[in-house]
Amino acid sequence: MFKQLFPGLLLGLTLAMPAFAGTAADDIQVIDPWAREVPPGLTTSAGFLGMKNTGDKEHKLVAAESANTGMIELHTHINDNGVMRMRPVENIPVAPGSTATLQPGGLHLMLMMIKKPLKAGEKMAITLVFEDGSKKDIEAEVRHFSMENMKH
Ligand SMILES: [Cu+2]
Repeated sequence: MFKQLFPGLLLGLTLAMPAFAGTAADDIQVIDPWAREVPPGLTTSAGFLGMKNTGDKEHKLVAAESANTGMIELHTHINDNGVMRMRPVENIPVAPGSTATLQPGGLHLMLMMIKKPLKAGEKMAITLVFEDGSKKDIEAEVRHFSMENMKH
């Protein structure tokens, strides 16, 4: 009885596969999202995370939004004659099977016009927006950060 049922079941699953093709939000696995603590009065900070693409095609982070910011830009750092400067980027691509890492000194989410001060230990809700319009809600842990932390 199994022998008769099984081929039909497998065929059914195979045909159904395209309907389950993952969106970018399904394929991207977010690793350790966090945001830098800023003292009251400062309204600009940065958010960091890893994005692992578990799918089989390239995905791109194209935007991010949060109720606690007026605006979030995607930024990178460039070395301009020995001076590190931030520059907006249009998107952050993640090749299939690889991980894009947003970290201090490199790619980051530029959190602008922050409405409520970011205190270490608190969580900040951020929504990531991908190239296919799919969105992923994440909770970035607010952490105290100084260059000294970087050495660890
Ligand atoms: Cu920046």
